[in-house]
Amino acid sequence: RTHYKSFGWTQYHTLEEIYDFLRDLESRFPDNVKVVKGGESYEGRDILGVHVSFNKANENNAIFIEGGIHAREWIGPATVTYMLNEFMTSTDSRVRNIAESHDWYIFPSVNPDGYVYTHARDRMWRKTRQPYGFCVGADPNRNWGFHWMEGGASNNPCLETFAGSKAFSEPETKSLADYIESINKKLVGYIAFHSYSQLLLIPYGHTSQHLENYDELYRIGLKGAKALEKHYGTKYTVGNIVETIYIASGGSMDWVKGEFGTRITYTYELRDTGRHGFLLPAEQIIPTGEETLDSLVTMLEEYQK
Ligand code: ING
Ligand code: ZN
Repeated sequence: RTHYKSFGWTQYHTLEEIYDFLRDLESRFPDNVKVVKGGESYEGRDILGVHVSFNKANENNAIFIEGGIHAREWIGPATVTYMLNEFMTSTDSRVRNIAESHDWYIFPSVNPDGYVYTHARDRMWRKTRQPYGFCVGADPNRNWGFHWMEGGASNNPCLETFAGSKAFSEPETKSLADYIESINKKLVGYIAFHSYSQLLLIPYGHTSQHLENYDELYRIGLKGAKALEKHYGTKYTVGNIVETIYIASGGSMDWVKGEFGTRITYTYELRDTGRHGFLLPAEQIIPTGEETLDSLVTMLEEYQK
């Protein structure tokens, strides 16, 4: 097993290395970190995450962090594990305050079959690995049961945005949705990590109509983007999914927002804007982690005010 100290953020890691990192954190911080199973994949892999808690009083002030729903977007799991490590080890007072005033449910790689496939066979794989006739996989960010197949999704299994044969046809989305449902009353936030394009997206993806607390999310999102830019000049655009990127229905964040009305909901599209795209060099993991963590901490500080 990879030792905690040798994990590091100068390279991308395999699924097993990421899962070992979670287990090592649990053994290093047994009072605060518990490895949890959020679900199971088509090929039978566990979807592992951690529940982080510094204080029982934060039980109902929990933030869910989702990474890696799209297999090839490797900077997602890398950034999520970077932030998790900072929540546990940072000595910065702002990071400590935000880390310790929330509970966290952190899942770095929620499409484990796809992630393994990008390491073993096809670096550019996006979807799950469930076969559909001659083609394989559904887009796990088009498969959730809120306004499913209402735009930006396909019924053709050979396409990248295949929404699945029905809502929650994929074991990954179904099992993770069940898990989220079981903790939904504890959640105040749901943050998903994708790449690339440098955007901070606000629900929904099936309509450009602004949701109830759009203005609040937008105002706070701008503060997050400003904090992010401060470090390396990385510029983010903030806005509704349809207005900012494209119409896309059946995403995880939209399901959480629509089903439970969770207050804080954002999807990050991390670096870059296309020079490297999904193949973001590993030297950019740490800078991406630093700037992204600052933006998240800044936004959560704003909500606390
Ligand atoms: N982008 C996201 C996608 O699933 C998105 C954008 C986010 C759509 C949230 C819907 C909901 O297409 C990437 N790069 O995958
Ligand atoms: Zn994505």
